[in-house]
Amino acid sequence: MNWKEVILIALMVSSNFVCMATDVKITYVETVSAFGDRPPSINFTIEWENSWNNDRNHDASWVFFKLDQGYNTTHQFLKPGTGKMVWKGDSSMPDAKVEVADDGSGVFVYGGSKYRGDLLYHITVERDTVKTPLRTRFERVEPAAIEMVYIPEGSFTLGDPDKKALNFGAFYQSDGEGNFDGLVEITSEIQEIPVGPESGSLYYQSEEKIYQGDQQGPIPSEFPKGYDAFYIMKYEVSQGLYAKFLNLIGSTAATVRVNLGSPNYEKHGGTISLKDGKYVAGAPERRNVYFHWDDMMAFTDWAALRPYTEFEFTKASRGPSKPMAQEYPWNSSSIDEMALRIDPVTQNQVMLSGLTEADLSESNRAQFGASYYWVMNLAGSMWEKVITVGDEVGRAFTGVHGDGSISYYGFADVEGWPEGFQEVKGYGYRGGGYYGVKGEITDFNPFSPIAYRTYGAWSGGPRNAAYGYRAARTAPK
Ligand SMILES: [Ca+2]
Ligand SMILES: [Ca+2]
Repeated sequence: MNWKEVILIALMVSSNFVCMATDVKITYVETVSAFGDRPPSINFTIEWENSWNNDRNHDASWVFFKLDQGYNTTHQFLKPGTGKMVWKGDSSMPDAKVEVADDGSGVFVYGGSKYRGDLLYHITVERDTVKTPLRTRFERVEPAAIEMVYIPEGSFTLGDPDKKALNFGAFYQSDGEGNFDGLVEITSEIQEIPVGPESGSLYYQSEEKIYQGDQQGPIPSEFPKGYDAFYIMKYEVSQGLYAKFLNLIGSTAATVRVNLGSPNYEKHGGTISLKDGKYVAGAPERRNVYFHWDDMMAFTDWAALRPYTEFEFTKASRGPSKPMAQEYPWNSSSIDEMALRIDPVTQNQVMLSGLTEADLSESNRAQFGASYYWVMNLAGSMWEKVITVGDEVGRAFTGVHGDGSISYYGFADVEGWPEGFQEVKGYGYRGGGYYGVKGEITDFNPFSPIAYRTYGAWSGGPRNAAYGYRAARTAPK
């Protein structure tokens, strides 16, 4: 059965399939005043399904808070080193690990020992009353949670052993004359990587610099290479999260960031609308469609995350495993087993095989399209927009995190992050994207092999049906 036939079957019986999507929820939140020895705190209850902590890695939820003080909304900073589990849903669940980020912008919560299943925790964290002063009058805390995947420290390999990949801008090691002489292994975070035709340097073919890159270097030691541990979003940004963002950034910024204006928005699964002065997502778990780079950076700064790099994309996709020809993130050269589809009727992501996310295992991850570390949709669904090594703006990226607030006009304001979607450099596209049922199946629709960089340095593109996003955060040491 080929890919198009499978789509047709999905058309006929789509309602029977199980959706794949984020399901993390914060079901209760309260602020607790200082009293005696008790510091001012936030208590919250969080739950999500299909969590794991195994020999390879674990998932987690990134939780952050916005403080609505009536006249504006600010980021609520937390005290590093605080945070603990108060209770858990039942005794089979592991005790939670609660790690406030070094800069206090949010907190990672995850199951602290080997486990597979649903999690439910009540957590308390202390507020940082210096960085976010308490107000005696009106205040309301608004929580947000994002499912993440932990990518552990370790070496990995860039590129594709199949020479065909060279036509798609794949990385390789040069023989001294610009020819293929093997793949490039990344063995440390702090290393400057030479780029060029010289022997042993990283190199790639570039038919057009604007698409595959300028073939220049070096890639500085500060550039996030994927060797050190980091967290990456398990799924692409959801519409519910984007609607929350629009509601909490102020009405001026929201007019700049609102993404529901295209005539094709609903046809391609967009469900955000304005009701009684609030942005509401009809399908909050679904991938957010139609947002461009500046929307993504504003979201990322607001969520105190950061964009991720081409190298980190490769690490998150294949981990330490040996590259194979035309390899997809599910450790296969083929898309035949992939059973995860965007249903052309409902626009939800569904599993055709009847499996649910609870069934995901190392032996069937090719059906789910899950990566080595169980990151979903790294190939397919929305393009992965990543920091490129193909121009000087991308190479200057150092991995600075957003600080939770954006400009009055709705722009990210973090030093070293690329800006603009009019080919002004800094990022590119990896993994391929879904352009709808009638789209021709190509090397980038709906999936690209891991190493393909057809548009790896193209920093263009306004809002589009295939343009979505996910963000990352350097793991606490
Ligand atoms: Ca994707
Ligand atoms: Ca900022």
